[in-house]
Amino acid sequence: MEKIIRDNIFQQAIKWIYEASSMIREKMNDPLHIETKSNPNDLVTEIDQATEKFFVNKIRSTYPNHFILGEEGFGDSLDNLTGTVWIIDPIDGTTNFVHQKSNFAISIGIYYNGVGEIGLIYDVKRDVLYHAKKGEGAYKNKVKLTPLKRDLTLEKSIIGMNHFWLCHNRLVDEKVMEKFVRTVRGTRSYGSAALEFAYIAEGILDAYLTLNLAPWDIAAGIVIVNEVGGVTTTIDGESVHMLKQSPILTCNPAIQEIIIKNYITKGRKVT
Ligand code: 2AM
Ligand code: CA
Ligand code: CA
Ligand code: CA
Repeated sequence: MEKIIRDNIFQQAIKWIYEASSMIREKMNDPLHIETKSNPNDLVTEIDQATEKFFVNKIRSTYPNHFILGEEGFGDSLDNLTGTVWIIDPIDGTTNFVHQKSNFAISIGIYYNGVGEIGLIYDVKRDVLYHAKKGEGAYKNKVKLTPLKRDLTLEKSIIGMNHFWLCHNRLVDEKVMEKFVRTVRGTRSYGSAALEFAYIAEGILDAYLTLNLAPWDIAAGIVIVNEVGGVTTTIDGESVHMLKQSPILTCNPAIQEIIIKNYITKGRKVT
């Protein structure tokens, strides 16, 4: 993507993120209309939907030839990533949004012919924007993030993962994962995939493993993590398919191989 075009899209996207976040802040303390999607704990509110609609309307009127992939379904249904595609999660961490009014983010990844060009993750409550353009580094607000340290060991790592890895699950033997959590320094679960990617980029979390994520959960995060030398694959170490859901590992490259080889592969169930 041409630099001048990318810079224009980047500036525009940031302006819309700030506009959307003021609307979210204005409405978030009113009574929320909450519905469930795939299961009783899979929530969506009218603010998730209104925020996605806001971005879709702005993008369609400003860039009519761009495509949109959004969690709440107001974008396009795409079977390929040709052209410029905005991959949008209007509120990532809806459960946190509903229950805590914090620890949620707007996540926007902008891809050109399948390549991640721009990543934007905005922590609405803390007013922190993680952003990156491919090849130009990653930033937390105005501060440039430093490359991830290469001398990290698993024993000194903090891992983002939730309890489902230690419950009986369809992917990996929980006994192997028990060994894993006993080996690492600590685990954390923040409940927003986008923010967990941002924390990997910031170097305050060293790996994030998740059982099933969709493109809008990871599109922005992949671009940001990549700019500090982090790596994102499926949990089997394969490249991520940007139009499918998959179990994901994003991490400091120093611990990628040991996680995949010594834990995931050993415990992997045939699916
Ligand atoms: P969401 O809040 O945008 O739905 C926490 O569970 C993380 O997993 C969040 O980033 C959440 O994104 C994502 N997630 C993906 N699929 C989910 C589902 N079916 N139910 C709840 N969270 C889901
Ligand atoms: Ca959701
Ligand atoms: Ca999400
Ligand atoms: Ca969402």
